[in-house]
Amino acid sequence: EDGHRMWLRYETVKNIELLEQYKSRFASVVLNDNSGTMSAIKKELKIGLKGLLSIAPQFRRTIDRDGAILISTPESPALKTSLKKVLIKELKSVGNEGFILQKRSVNGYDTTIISANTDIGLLYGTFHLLRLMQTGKSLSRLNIKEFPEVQLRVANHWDNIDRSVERGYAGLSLWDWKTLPNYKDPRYTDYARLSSSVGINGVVINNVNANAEFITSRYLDRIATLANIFRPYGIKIYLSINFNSPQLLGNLNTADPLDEDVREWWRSKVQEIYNKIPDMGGFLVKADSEGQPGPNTYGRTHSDGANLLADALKPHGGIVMWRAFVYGEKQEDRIREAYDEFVPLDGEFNDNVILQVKKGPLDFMPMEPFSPLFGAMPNTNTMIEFQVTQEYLGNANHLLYKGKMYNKILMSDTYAHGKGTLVGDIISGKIFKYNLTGMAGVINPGTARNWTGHPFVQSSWYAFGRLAWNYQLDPDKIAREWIQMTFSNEEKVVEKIQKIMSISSEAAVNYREPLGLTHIGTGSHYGPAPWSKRSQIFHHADEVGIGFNRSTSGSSAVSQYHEPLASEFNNLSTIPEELLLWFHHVRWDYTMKSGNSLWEELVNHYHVGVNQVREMQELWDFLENEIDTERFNHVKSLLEIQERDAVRWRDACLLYFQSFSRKEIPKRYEQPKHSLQYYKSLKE
Ligand code: BDP
Repeated sequence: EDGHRMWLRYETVKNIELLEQYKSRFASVVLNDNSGTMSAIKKELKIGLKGLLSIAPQFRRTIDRDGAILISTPESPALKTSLKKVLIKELKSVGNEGFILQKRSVNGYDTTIISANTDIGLLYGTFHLLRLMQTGKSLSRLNIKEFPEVQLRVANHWDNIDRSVERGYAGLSLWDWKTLPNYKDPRYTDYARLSSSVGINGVVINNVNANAEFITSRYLDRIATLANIFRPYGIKIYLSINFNSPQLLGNLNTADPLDEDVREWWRSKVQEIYNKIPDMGGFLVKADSEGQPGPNTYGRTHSDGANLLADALKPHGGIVMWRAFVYGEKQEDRIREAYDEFVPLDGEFNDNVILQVKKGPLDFMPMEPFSPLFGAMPNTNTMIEFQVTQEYLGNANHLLYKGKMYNKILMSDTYAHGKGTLVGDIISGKIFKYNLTGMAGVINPGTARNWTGHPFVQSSWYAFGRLAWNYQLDPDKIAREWIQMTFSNEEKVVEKIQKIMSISSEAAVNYREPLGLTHIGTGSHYGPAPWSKRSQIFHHADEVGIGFNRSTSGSSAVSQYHEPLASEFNNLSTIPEELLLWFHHVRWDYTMKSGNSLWEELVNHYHVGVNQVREMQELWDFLENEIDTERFNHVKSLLEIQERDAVRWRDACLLYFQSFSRKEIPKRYEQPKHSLQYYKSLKE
């Protein structure tokens, strides 16, 4: 048991009553195996039922007994006209990817129906039914209608040609360019199954810091092979492109988006790509950001750059996901920049462009407010980008469930159209009628046996997929599902792990960057380094206090938010304390809501964070004989590392900030284990 099967573990149902019920529901399976997707459904049912129920599904052409499962679009010859009509009507509201799951009498037989407008919808319905059994739900009264809230549910891989993975931490890239296209590693199919099971329908296979080689014929043939494997699972391939490709590959002396030769170069390159991958999804572009080339070099705007590619992709149905992750030396407060650059361009982007905006205005920090671009671009399709991989959160060493963090952002009120305009409502196109909507997640699977390094990174991947399908899902319920599918259905196990996951995100912020502190890590983003030049730019600690003044008396980043949020953030008495130091430079002796001074409160948060990790360790220890030894030991060891690191963050930060506050760490708290000098000497 090494975590390789992830959430598609399909362990035998232990509850005898449920086992009998499920078996009786699966007396036969009626489907028409006439497409790659229908074959994928068959294959998944074989794997799933063998695991869950120890049976081989009986595939039939017609319904001739009670307990049949009918998996079919309304066109099926197995259906009578009257039922066809009913299904067509019910499926009107589920679109191309949704499905219904119902119990009905068909030809007088008691039947479970999965129906959808497309085969992909049927596949999603099948995964849903399997999930119900994996999580011990009764199938006796089914009446479910599901459809995704956003169109593009895209995994972003930061994978390089040499198979290194930027911020990956889980081995080499999954894509083995040296053996493709000949060898089709079974992992490619498993990857597609896992993705599709949570509704992910796109994959950007290469790093946003893009090597232009990926769009040369050498790689395109290999990528086409991956596309063929993913297609039956409803997953499209997207490519990160290098904006300078016309120069790098085409020998042009410019990549100016308005130059006719450049435009022609992209048209023919895109044609070449579509000749090999007829349903390629489109491009993801990181331009004029962290050294990546872009339209600014030629005095052109982001919209000029995006539209150049959008024009070339349009005839093929492709889209451009243009990232808004830009910052530079232009202004002192880098978090302002994306908003300042993109808002004036609202309405300038073609309709097959979607702006891909990181969840927060800075990066993937443990705690940030939502990016003010959500709610500020009424005329530009806008999607959100989350990070699953734990770049700033302990890499693959720390246990963290990010579902609650994603939920917090998605449920944030932007007030763009008055109270109750949630970030989730905006990115699902409910507010501004976007014609493209989406959610991206930077994931890290690699050649590690368990795909993600730390087994719990899987849970954030799972949550990303589920929330991309429906941003309103409760993150605790998602966690529960994941535990049941990945570890066990035993209530005491579920309860303990759920508690751990629930504490984990709070702990991660507390022992690292509480009260709105941010970017105080080392260059590798793993350990603490509040003394570094870069960190100082973000925490502004001095003898008076700590925090970045982004109020109207400072950089005024608060004014990028809609009222009444701007005023709420601007005012010390109304700002949520978890964002206090993000927006304000606050005196060390400032009185917090608890009655503590800011210094005491900071000390307390750091200590609470460490204690929460210790609590996670204790909870985990309860599981010793309840789950498999391999994963128990693995996570136990990793929690030891996490405890060590949490102490390091706490002590390093407090000792360093203490050199400004000149206040004691009250005696009731555990005192630092080492000197500040010692912590400074730790480089990683
Ligand atoms: C930063 C990462 C860097 C990425 C960049 C991005 O440190 O590796 O290339 O984000 O998202 O957080 O483009």
